[in-house]
Amino acid sequence: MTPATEPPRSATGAGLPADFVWGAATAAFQIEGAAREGGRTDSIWDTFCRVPGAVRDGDTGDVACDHYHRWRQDVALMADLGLAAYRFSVSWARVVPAPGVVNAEGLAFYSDLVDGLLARGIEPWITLYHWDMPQWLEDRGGWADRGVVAEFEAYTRAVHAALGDRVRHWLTLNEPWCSAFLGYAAGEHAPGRQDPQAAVDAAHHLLLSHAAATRALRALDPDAMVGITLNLTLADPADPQDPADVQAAALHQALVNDAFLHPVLHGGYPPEVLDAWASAGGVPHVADGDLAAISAPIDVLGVNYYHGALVSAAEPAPDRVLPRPPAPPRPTGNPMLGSQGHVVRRDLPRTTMEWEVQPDGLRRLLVHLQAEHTGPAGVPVVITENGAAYDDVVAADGTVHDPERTAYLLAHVRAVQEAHAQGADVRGYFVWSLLDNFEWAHGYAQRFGIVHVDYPTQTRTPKSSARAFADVIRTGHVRD
Ligand code: NCW
Repeated sequence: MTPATEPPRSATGAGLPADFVWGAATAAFQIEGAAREGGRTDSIWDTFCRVPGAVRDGDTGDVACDHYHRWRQDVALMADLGLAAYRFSVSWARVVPAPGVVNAEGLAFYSDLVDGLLARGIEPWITLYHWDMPQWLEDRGGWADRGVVAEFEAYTRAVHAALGDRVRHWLTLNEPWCSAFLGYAAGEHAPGRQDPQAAVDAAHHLLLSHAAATRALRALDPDAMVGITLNLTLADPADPQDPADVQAAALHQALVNDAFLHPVLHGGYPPEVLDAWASAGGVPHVADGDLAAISAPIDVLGVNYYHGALVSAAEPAPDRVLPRPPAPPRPTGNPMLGSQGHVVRRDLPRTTMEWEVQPDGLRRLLVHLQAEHTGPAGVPVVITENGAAYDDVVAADGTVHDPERTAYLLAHVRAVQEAHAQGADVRGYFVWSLLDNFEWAHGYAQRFGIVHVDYPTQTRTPKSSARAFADVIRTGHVRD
């Protein structure tokens, strides 16, 4: 996990340590394809893609980037970029296609991938859950049913039995906020439910599953580095002088960040989060011992940062309403998401996801985490995802020039450097994503890759941002 020598300090003194981990990230459902090969069965996303109108253009994960068949080429691309680490997720439905069944063929795919990475000197970082629960388990209640915890532990043990001799870095969950609230409250992600009680139970069971997997991994390998990845944001009040806006922004941030940071790092749900959940219709079922289990020490906190949020208490004026990118409309009036205030437009550039570009939010977030959460808990941070979707154009000569994505990535790496110089214990940065891929409800219309994928031919073309990122990796920093 360690390249090269100490990079030269930039003029602002924002050099990163020599063992800073540079990587790229993907997720199984978004790239693998081969949905009905190798013994895999449906995940909730396969099912959701078949719901008319759920995913833009009726796109599916059936083929995606065909990474299941093309992984060797993809590992070669990673090596060309100089990646020190690759974060990928394991498909639960490939490994446990039916109750109590462990699929050796599914595990063999990941075992070969791990061997291929290590042969190129690339450290595998595994995410155990990146949103693709087996459909058979959803049929039993999914994340909303406490029985999921034992299933997740059994799945973790199966993955570790196959890969644990070579894999040291484990992330239990990716963005559990999205699994719980987009999946079970908003209904805009699989499994498409809109049930506030199910959503808060899902959140709690996700955290209990994280705890069970962490405990199991530690027992199996005392040297394992175990953590969880959260989607974190930084919310600013639309009017800092308006107490209602200040309160709305604080609650927004608490519902996204603290609802997960507090149980994991400090042993309890914040009262304002429980109150907001209750008034939106859900109170999690917490049993004795749950919170102690959830707050067992972790070795790393994975942070996915894409954008900040400007939040107002009142309904914004029409010109300040944030547009949604073309995708199925978000179901309206969901009390659970409504309780997060109104995210309003501010004068910042936006990506094609309509996400505002606010690199300084990443610096502020990292400094805030260090002061309030990870520093006191003694937990280092790794940026497990950061990146941007833009409409890329393939030029006549076949190249893809993406200056906006390049500027986005360099500005955010610079923000990481600054946060590090200000005392944040940040140890790595993974770009999202290695490849253009299936962007959930947006289908293939949103491109996050630093490598362009032409889906009809499956041709991979590194974009100019890939070259810029390779330079960052090679030099260990971004110039001022
Ligand atoms: S949609 C989303 N993403 C993108 C996805 O491709 C990846 O799999 C995810 O890990 C890019 O990175 C993540 N995240 C949803 C974030 C929504 C946060 C909304 C919070 C405010 C209410």
